[in-house]
Amino acid sequence: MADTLSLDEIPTLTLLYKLKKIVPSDDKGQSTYNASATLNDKISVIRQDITTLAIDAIVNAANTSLLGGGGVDGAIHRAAGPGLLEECETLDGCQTGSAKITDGYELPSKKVIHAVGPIYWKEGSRSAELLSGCYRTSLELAVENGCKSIAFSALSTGVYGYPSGEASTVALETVRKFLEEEGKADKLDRVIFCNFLQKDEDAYFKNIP
Ligand code: AR6
Repeated sequence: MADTLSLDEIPTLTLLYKLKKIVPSDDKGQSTYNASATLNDKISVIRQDITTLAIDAIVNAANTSLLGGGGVDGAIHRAAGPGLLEECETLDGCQTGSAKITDGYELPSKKVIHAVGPIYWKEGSRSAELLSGCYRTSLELAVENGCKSIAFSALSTGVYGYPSGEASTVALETVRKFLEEEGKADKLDRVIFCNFLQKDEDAYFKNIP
């Protein structure tokens, strides 16, 4: 198995700004929010194989069957081993825009949250609402299950065709809104946007307030 990465090894936005690895941008991309120092301590943007993260929960980009597939879904099932599929088989699938939680089995992550993002060209104008639903439900499941660290793969931005920039705006705004609700920020230590491709990481850094 590839080397694992623990929470301590994943830099927050605050640290990246301090080390000047990223600089506050004049061009705020598509963001409608201002930066928040408190939230910058809780957010990370990385480019990494999500199956290597030794944290509380990772979010899989699944399909409605929840029975595995290609992309990040395939990578997660391969790394977790057959126990994951066995548990998924008991879940009776999942609706687009929602998510379900399982154990992590042989993964270094304790839990896997399986979110079903929209197929961009199929859902059209409903895509943003459905993608936002995936992020929100995943955060709720994390909190309900005592997971204090959660890493999202870039849901729907692979074979489901969601453009990276638009998807990162929905993800960032949904997470921000959730963390600003009363008591929610205390329940989560870290929310990690875990990208695989440079284009997706670039989209996050462009759209982060
Ligand atoms: N770690 C992190 N991110 C990854 C990894 C990895 N190991 N591998 C790929 N990605 P996709 P979707 C990124 O296609 O668009 C599956 O067959 C990838 O670069 O995996 O939501 C499911 O079963 C991209 O940015 O998911 C569904 O049928 C992101 O993960 C369908 O694909 C999501 O790409 C879901 O499509």
